[in-house]
Amino acid sequence: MRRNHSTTPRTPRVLAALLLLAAAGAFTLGAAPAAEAAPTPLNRVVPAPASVTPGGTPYRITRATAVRVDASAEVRGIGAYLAGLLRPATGYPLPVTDRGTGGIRLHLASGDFGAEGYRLQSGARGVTLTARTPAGLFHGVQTLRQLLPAAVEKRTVQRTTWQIAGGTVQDRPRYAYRGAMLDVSRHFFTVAQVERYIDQLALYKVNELHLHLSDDQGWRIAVDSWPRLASYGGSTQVGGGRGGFYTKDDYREIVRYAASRYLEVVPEIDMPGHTNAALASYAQLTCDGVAPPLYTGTQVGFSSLCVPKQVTYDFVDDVVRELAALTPGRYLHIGGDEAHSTSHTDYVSFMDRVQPVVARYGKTVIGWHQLTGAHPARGALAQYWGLDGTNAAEKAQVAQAARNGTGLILSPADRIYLDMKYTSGTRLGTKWAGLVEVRRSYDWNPGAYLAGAPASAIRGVEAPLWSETLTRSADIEYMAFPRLAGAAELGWSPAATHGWNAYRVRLAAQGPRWDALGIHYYRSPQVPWPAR
Ligand code: NGO
Repeated sequence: MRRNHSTTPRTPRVLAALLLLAAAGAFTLGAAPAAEAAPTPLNRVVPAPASVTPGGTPYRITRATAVRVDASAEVRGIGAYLAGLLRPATGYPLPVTDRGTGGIRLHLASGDFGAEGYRLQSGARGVTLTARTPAGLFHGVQTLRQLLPAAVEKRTVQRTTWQIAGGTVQDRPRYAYRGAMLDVSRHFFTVAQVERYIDQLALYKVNELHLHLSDDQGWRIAVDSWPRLASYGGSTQVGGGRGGFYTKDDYREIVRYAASRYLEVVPEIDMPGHTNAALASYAQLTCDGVAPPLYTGTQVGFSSLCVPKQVTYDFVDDVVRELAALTPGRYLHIGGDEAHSTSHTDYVSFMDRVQPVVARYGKTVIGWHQLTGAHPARGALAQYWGLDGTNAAEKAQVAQAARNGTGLILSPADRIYLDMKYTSGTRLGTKWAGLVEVRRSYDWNPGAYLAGAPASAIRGVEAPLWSETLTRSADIEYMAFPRLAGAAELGWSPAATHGWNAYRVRLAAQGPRWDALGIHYYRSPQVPWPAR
């Protein structure tokens, strides 16, 4: 008791002294080494920029740096987004202003930038991003972000220096369509989960978000004229969970958020197969007038809308009209895959009737590549999801359609289906298209992929993520990262920059960034990740 009494008062003093020492140490450590750290080389970015000219003094972001924008609401919005990204970790005020000189400047100008390109110039006095369009500036911001230390992604103040290497990046995409698909039908994902993924896609300059809104297991979008689609058809999911659906306001919010990240939403209603959730909701859509039960398994190819019935086209018209009205984007995806319960004749006549409906409501048709077995409408795009080295006849049919003017989006399943397992040990995903490690996913050329298809037919690349086995954001991330970054690079970067050995180094540099962002990713042994 006495002993305690005598020692107690001394303890806080000792502790305080120790804390002071520690704080001093931290201060010295924090100030010194980072100042010496070399800035990230201008080409250590994913997707690889089209051209990089390094040289000159780096720009250093300080407490005095301002984000200087053109006097335009949209450019100011991008400036605010950038400042919002940088403020937490730098702890700097980073005011967004249309006055002054130096600092980080976002500027629209005419020039040879294309619809999404930009130029980044960095030197002692500042960094200037120039583009013809806001989208170009936004993509430039993602490059700027990757040129800063990964710690910039943390949400608390980090003690380091924030330098951007000197020189010029001149960049523009190889393809206009750079997509990612999320299957919200097999398992439902909330608006917040979708928005989290949108932020991750934006970092890699992906500009199309394809939402797979309906399938056998769930209908996920409210349709006023057919309310049971969502209320009943959306009430479950794979494994029998509660499912869910987006109200029209939810969907508008996703569209708005995507647009703020320069992504266009491509909604998909899969037809005439993959429609059990709709058939279960409305018996009149079936040929025998008997509604099947809701389905929570993972088989495919067993359901079909009733092609000869008029009510089918009333239904399609209503759904397409309401969805088109909600969607500012150019496209409406009508599925068309795995219609194994629809005869070929019915499939062709269904597609002949449905494609004009999409056009009538002002949208361009996208369909899975089976659409090329029918009569793709003028201007329609077909999304190829086959494999290397299989089904030559089907490939020839797709190539023929491409020669006849059908544009192609490439999503080869054994390359960029993000739901394929990486190795036999991957807990999530499936392997019907094979095991797809990071290198296999990256190492192919979209421009030369489909023999007989003219290069001009290739409109872009999309990485689909099917959700039979995925229930959480962490699951989405583990399957998407790192492969999504590779798919994004195939869509953006010129073929001349392609090369696994350089790519894996650039990819490895993303690891600490994903750690800082809390992205749960697969640490593939093929990639030289820095130690954690
Ligand atoms: C296929 C099938 C989907 C599956 C997916 C799983 C297409 C276009 N249809 O891709 O229903 O979910 O594989 O990888």
